[in-house]
Amino acid sequence: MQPQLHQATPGVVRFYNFLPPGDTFLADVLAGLALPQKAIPPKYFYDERGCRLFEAICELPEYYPTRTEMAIMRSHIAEMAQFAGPGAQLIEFGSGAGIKTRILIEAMQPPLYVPIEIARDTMEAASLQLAARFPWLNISGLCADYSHPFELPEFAGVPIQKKVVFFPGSTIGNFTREEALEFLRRVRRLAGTDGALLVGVDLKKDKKTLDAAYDDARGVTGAFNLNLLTRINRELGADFQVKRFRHKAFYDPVMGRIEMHIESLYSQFVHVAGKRFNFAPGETIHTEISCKYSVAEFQELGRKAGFSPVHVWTDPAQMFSVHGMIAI
Ligand code: AVI
Repeated sequence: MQPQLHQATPGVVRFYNFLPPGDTFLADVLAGLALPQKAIPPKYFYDERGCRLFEAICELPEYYPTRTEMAIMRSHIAEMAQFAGPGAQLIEFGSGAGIKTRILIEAMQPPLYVPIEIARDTMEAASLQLAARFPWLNISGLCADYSHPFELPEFAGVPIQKKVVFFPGSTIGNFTREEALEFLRRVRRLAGTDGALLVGVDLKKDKKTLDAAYDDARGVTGAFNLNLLTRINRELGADFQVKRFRHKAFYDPVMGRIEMHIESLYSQFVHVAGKRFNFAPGETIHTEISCKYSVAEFQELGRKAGFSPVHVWTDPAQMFSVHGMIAI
């Protein structure tokens, strides 16, 4: 299929909707609750309150990834911009009004910035903040679910040397390893022959640190996880009694990943869109995984997807990594 051609104009912000029509939330919840291990995809965490709670998580003393990645970027931003090169179209998965995106844009000065994000309001607000900060920047935001394949449009009107994909925050960890490989292969196709990738990846470490990062003392991560039930009640007319469930998160060192669940405290049943779902005490809804990688493991994944690892930047305590890879 020919990619669509969209006009891009310096200093202008445009948004495009690439979401399929129809209500996938209801279908995904009904299908997920009917599984033997109940499961709901983590992309549904991010309603307005979910986004706010995630921001609060990023500030928690136990949740080291955000501040560590930020420190790595601050220390190596000149090298990162040099790696990205001049005149590159910057494509970001996830919505970036954060400092990471700002310092990368400042250092790289890309002629075109393309954020890709499922939550339209978040993306629009983030893009407008960036537009105010960088009035010369051309922003073409895509509202899309990047956990599924979609065709990136071509943009006319801005000369581009190459494409650089930025995927910070270790969001790649929220895919299984097979999904991550599949995703990186799509990124490789999208970036093209001269393309490059800058990706933030959380590193494997001791269980105590990881357990605390996903089950913090103040219960913010718990509120973030349980907010999914509140959202289902509000948007899908369900009758979850949120107090009858609890947050459960733990690091599985064999799988090398965090698992997050919502656990039923009692024997109970719940209705969603007229359908009844039974819960045994201790039964869980699996809501998220967060895979952790060694540097070598992630580089191998990149190679399998058609990238050549060129740089890896880490912090002195080896908590987090930012990889620079080029398409081969
Ligand atoms: C968005 N993502 C990278 C976060 C993570 O660390 O996996 C989501 C999160 N879930 C609980 N805390 C943070």
